[in-house]
Amino acid sequence: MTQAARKPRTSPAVDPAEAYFEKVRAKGMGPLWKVMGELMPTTPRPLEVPYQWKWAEIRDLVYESAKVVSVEDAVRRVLMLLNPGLPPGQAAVTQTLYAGIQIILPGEVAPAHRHTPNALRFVMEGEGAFTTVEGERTILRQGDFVTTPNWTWHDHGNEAKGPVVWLDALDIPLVNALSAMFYEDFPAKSHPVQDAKNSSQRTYGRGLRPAGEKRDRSYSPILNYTYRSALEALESMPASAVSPVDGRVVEYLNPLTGGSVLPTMDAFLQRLEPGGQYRAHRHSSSKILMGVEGEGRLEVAGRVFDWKPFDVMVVPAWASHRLVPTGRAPSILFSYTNAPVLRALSLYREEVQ
Ligand code: GTQ
Repeated sequence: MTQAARKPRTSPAVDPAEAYFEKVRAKGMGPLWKVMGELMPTTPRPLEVPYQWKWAEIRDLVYESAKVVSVEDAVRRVLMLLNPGLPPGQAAVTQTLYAGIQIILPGEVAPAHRHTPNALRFVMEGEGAFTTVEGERTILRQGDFVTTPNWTWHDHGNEAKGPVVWLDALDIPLVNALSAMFYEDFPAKSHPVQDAKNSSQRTYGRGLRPAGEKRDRSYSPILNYTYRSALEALESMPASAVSPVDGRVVEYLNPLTGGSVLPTMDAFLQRLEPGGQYRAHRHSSSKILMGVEGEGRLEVAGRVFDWKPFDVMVVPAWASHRLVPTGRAPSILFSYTNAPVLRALSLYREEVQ
């Protein structure tokens, strides 16, 4: 098209309000009335979307990472699970939660450090690696659950024969949103081991503690919540405690507070029975689910994910979801959420459908 053939340009009608908005913007202000509906939608509109990572794909890539980078260079050799609904470059699985898959090879040490984000871990594959927290060391087996609370020194190592892989869950995006990130490296690779192995489990794991103890830390004194003990708790749960939504579900507990295992994240192990019917629900917390045993289906906001052990799934905030067991044997799922933060701020809501 030649210049001459073009329609003559007409000057656009100048909206007098536009000139006003321009003037306001230039002074670092903005008209609320233009954005009110977006700012305050009637129900949450999280950026994260329902999603699933298949263990078969995670596994290959995580094992490959061990050839790409040494643990000395990586500090933590982790593949992050990045939610495609979030802006690129955000290290997050939901707007407030982080998830990653960490691999540690025999002979390696992921050096000691501490940070303000809280972390929890669930062992997916292998056994015999250790985590040391504030001088107590625990040996990890498949299905074990450990935490490294806010500002505790921790390092991981592997003195066993094979690789060990686990899920890392942290509240990094929340801590960053609050500009509350602090981080420090320990002066040595490993924190000196002061306690006997698993001393906290033996001291506090029976609902008892040394009488008169003056404990100056409020985080859970239990370092390793073993898979075996969580399975036993599921097994011995009374019928009256079975949830119509989640079946048999136990929460990892901080016995000092009677509340969630970490101040910002709660975590659960659950068992669904073959052929069981479970109700849909939604909550203002966002939730990460990981299959551990058996198989099933997760229906979430119109999406359907069939899962097998160690597949990881995202339930966005306020997304309606339902669990459907599909196998012949009971299925076991691990999950964690940001509900403790919402509850502390009077923002938690739940609806059973
Ligand atoms: O093991 O300390 O996935 O600091 C991300 C940050 C793991 C850890 C992660 C961490 C760690």
